[in-house]
Amino acid sequence: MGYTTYENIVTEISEGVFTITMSRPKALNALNRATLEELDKAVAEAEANGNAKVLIITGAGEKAFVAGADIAEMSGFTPLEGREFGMLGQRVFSHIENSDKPVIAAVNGYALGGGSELALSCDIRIASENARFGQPEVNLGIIPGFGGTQRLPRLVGNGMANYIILTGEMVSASDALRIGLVEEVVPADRLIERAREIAKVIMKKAPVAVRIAKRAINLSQDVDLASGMSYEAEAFTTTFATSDRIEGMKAFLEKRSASFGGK
Ligand code: DAK
Repeated sequence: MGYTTYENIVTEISEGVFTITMSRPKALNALNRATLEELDKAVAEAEANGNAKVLIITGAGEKAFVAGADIAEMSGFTPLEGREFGMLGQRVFSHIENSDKPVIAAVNGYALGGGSELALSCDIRIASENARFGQPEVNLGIIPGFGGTQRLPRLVGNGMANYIILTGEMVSASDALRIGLVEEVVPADRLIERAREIAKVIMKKAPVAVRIAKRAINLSQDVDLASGMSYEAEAFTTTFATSDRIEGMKAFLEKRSASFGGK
């Protein structure tokens, strides 16, 4: 399967890991409409590629993951165009969040506004020591528009989300780790390697179980505990119907590593 060519994104697959690199160097990888549409296509490309087991999203260069929505483009929007832009970003980020494949954000520098929101839509966030997070929209007279007011409080709590969104201040990588905004911080030159290591650990696990676990965890953010528990019970039952469940338990009892077929 050949690669699609993009203008502001580079895609690559190796050893089951599909990497999407946001690449608009002249604007610190900021998201304009065209880039968001390309990102949507790149995620669909990864989903359709049977060899791609885990996705990594990162930014080109050493300075920025994504420095937000493209302010130059946004500045000319009418309110209705702004709404369409917000809906586009929300749709693309929900596409990432709801993807059947696990997505790791490898945050290699500024992750501001829409860039922070992009990282929030991923399943796991690894950051380089020089990464900086922030929701600076209030400096521009707007609010986060790609899910930040919803996903950030779910991840770090209302108090910290208010602190970040109302002050617009940047959060260092070590503070991001402390508040649970990222799962791990590593030196910049280890970032992609570490993200790939995590991807490879996940790839060795039972694929159906991984897929269903991601879905159940995402659902937990949206429903009451009883409904979530009920979903978990049904989802757990589904995993019991897989050959991978038989293989996983048999392998444990035979003291060997499991070989999962994803069925
Ligand atoms: N958009 C467009 N260009 C950007 C950009 C951005 N977000 N960020 C950086 N650039 C460009 C700069 O203009 C500069 O271009 P030239 O002047 O060289 O042509 C180039 O990238 C390099 O940036 P700097 O020269 O500024 O680099 P510095 O190292 O001095 O500063 C910085 C790095 C990341 C601190 C700084 O660039 C910065 O503050 N950037 C803007 C960060 C920001 O405010 N991001 C936007 C957040 S707002 C909504 C929909 C969407 C959103 C909200 C609502 N609805 C429809 C409701 C989302 C909003 C956001 O994301």
